[in-house]
Amino acid sequence: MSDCLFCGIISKKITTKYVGETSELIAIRDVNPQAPVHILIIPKKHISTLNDITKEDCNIIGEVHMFVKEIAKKEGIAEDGYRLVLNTNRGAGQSVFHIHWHLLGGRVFNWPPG
Ligand code: DGP
Repeated sequence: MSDCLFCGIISKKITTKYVGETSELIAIRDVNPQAPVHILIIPKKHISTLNDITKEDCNIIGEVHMFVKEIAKKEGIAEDGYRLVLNTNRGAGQSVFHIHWHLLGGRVFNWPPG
């Protein structure tokens, strides 16, 4: 999608700090980190929100979790713990309308979230 920030990052028209990549996903450092480790996992396919996924996207969703597990280990947060967040629509804090997961770690998190 031409006016989508994350599509611009995926196509490398916009530079950022890359963490890793698979055939379906990229992982980048969040520009405004909320924890010592704050990584965004982004499908290369443009899907606006979780409300827009279809059955054919189920494979991508599964791959996100496999990728997160791998990155958490590499970042050294797998044992202490980490949080995976998917904000859907403005009421939940979504500001970029290309689906993405926040992988947060390196500190203690409270529950319930704010
Ligand atoms: P959300 O609010 O859930 O839609 O998360 C969007 C995140 O994207 C937010 O934590 C900040 C991050 N972000 C916004 N613009 C950029 C950017 O240009 N580069 C990077 N690396 N992250 C960005």
